[in-house]
Amino acid sequence: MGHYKANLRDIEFNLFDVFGGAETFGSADYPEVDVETARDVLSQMEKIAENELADSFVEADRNPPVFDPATSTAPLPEAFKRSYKAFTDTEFWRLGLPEEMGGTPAPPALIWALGELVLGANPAVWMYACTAPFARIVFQNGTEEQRKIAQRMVENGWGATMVLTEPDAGSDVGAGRTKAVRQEDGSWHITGVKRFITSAEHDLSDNIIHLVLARPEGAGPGTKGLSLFIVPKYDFDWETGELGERNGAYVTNVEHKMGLKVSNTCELTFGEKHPAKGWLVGEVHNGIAQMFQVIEMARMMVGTKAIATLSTGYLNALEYAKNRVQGADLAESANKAAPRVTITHHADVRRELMQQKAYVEGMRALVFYAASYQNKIWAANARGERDELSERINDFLLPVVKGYGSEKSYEQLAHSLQTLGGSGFLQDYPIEQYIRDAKIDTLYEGTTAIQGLDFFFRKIVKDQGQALTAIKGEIDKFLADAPGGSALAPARERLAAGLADLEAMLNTLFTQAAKAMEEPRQIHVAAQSTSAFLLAAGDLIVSWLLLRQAVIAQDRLSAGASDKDVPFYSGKIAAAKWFAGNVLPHLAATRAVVEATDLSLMDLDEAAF
Ligand code: ST9
Ligand code: FAD
Repeated sequence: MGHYKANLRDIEFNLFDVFGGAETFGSADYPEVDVETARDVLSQMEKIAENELADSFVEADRNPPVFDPATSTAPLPEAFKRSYKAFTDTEFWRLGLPEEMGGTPAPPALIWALGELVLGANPAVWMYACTAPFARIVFQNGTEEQRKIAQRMVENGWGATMVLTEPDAGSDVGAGRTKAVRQEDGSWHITGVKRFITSAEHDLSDNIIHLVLARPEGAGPGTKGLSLFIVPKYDFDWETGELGERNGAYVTNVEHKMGLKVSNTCELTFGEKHPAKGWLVGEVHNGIAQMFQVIEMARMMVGTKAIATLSTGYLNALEYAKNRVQGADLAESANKAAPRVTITHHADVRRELMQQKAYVEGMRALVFYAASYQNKIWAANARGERDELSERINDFLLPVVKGYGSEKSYEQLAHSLQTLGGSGFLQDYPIEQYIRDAKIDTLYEGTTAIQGLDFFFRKIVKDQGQALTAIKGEIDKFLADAPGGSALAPARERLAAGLADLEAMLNTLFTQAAKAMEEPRQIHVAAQSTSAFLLAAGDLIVSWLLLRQAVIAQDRLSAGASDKDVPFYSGKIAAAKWFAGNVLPHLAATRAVVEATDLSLMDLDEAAF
């Protein structure tokens, strides 16, 4: 058995008991994937994840790819390639692709469930294997002719990348200087240097399709002046996929990183050796909006990756704690001959384990809660319609999944390591690698600061509170219905108090932001608190979702659950109570900080730092 410990029981609880089950699986929207089929797919994936995918996790970290500047190549370790093949051979990556592209329509929730298993076992496998979602975006946005590119990508399993970042354009994508010049044949020549591009070079496929943001000659500044181009590594026949000449997009460096080392992070130079030819997606200049279709999936992926890593971190810590004998029960401290106990008998270890369990199970619910809206969005799109409220709610939840999910997973992984004592610091156990591999999740796809700004200014203010009102309505209804009776009453009271704290924070932020209309600098008062507000909102939503799970668990226990299920349901109730009682009270302190924030930090001379 490798490092990876899946939690399929909890994934299935979310998919089939908490968020819909048969309402989605096997419904008129998703007739081909019923509950039984989904369970079968997941149990197959669980085995492959724990074995073939997990097998190369350590080896590829200790022996990462090496860049050869002479050939611009960075081949991947053979062991990793075997893991990659084990995943692609399942053909599950086709789930969710439209039938006309060789796929099977499936609810996004199932794709994220598979995603959790793969991302937890070997995250780079999933990242290299993202052909299908990229092809879908080309298909949806491309011209009739460009749809053939999408078909060739899927048929040949070509790699794909998203290419935004430049040395001087990280968070500020609109500062990008990569240029595009139209050619007489309708193609474009791209020149410039992009950096930190994931999967821009590898030897898993014979071609790579780069989706590149570049500024056409004469276009305006900022993100709105950027257009999206399809730039292949090798030119190819769009009808047959036969490869032609090498295109002028070359990897000129591969970064040396703290973690996630087998995922090649590349400097990509366009048009230096010879022209880098590209095609304007859809023949329209709408680059940033098109690229955000990729970014939205990628932000969901990053949150899921972080949470998947915490899940296996917690389960490794739990296994260790159940076996590690150290010290006597504190209640017997007077008796020096008292029997030694496993560390699960110590109050602080129990507190630490419950904290990890509650966060990870709450955040897994958050992923599937967002995915439940994606199920509706995809179903509406397949009918040629739009479900605008679900789109707004999903947009609202993405910075929570990504920003909160990555911050809390990284923070809690430190507790997973702590549970192992000094052994956690060793490479004999996987947790130090989990921590190194998960740190990137708070950074790429928009740092936490960017997620906080996005959450408040775009997903609440610009949305005029529509998504927020819908979710708050659901929480208000939950509180009014008071499910779970007296057993969950104290936790529901904490939830109500937390909600009041969050609303107060939001009103303060509105007031602070409104002052900026008269004095623009005042915006810095609100902006000091947007990250804290995002994290507080995450805690509140997670607590509510844990309570929803606890209500179901309570019902199942009352109805007479099997012996095997009793610990699972009891754990659900305990986690919900623990989180409400131990995490939500901190929102009052955050509220006090937000309310007391002023401009003094911004007035401070930089020399005083
Ligand atoms: C990166 C990649 O880091 C790392 C991992 C790679 C993994 C590879 C593969 C992953 C594939 C995933 C597949 C998963 C599987 C699929 C399963 C499917 C179920 N939402 O506010 P403004 C747009 S890549 C939507 O004025 P500024 C919008 O069009 C690098 N759209 O922005 C808007 O116009 P309008 C990642 C949004 O001040 C326009 O932008 N880099 C959103 O000009 C302008 O908006 C980053 O993420 C949104 N939330 O620019 C950069 N926001 O308003 C981070 C904006 O008219 N920086 N738009 O609608 C930012 O996000 C900045 O806020 C900024 C600011 C660049 C947007
Ligand atoms: P900066 O933008 O310079 O940020 C530095 C610090 O300032 C951060 O703490 C940030 O939060 C803060 N900050 C910056 N601006 C603001 C602001 N307006 N308000 C408040 N705080 C702010 N990019 C791609 O295009 N494609 C990829 O495939 C890709 N993969 C990556 C893989 C790895 C391993 C890494 C490390 C990066 C990858 N990136 C990729 C780039 C990644 O998206 C950027 O690193 C990220 O967006 C941050 O940009 P930056 O590193 O330039 O940091």
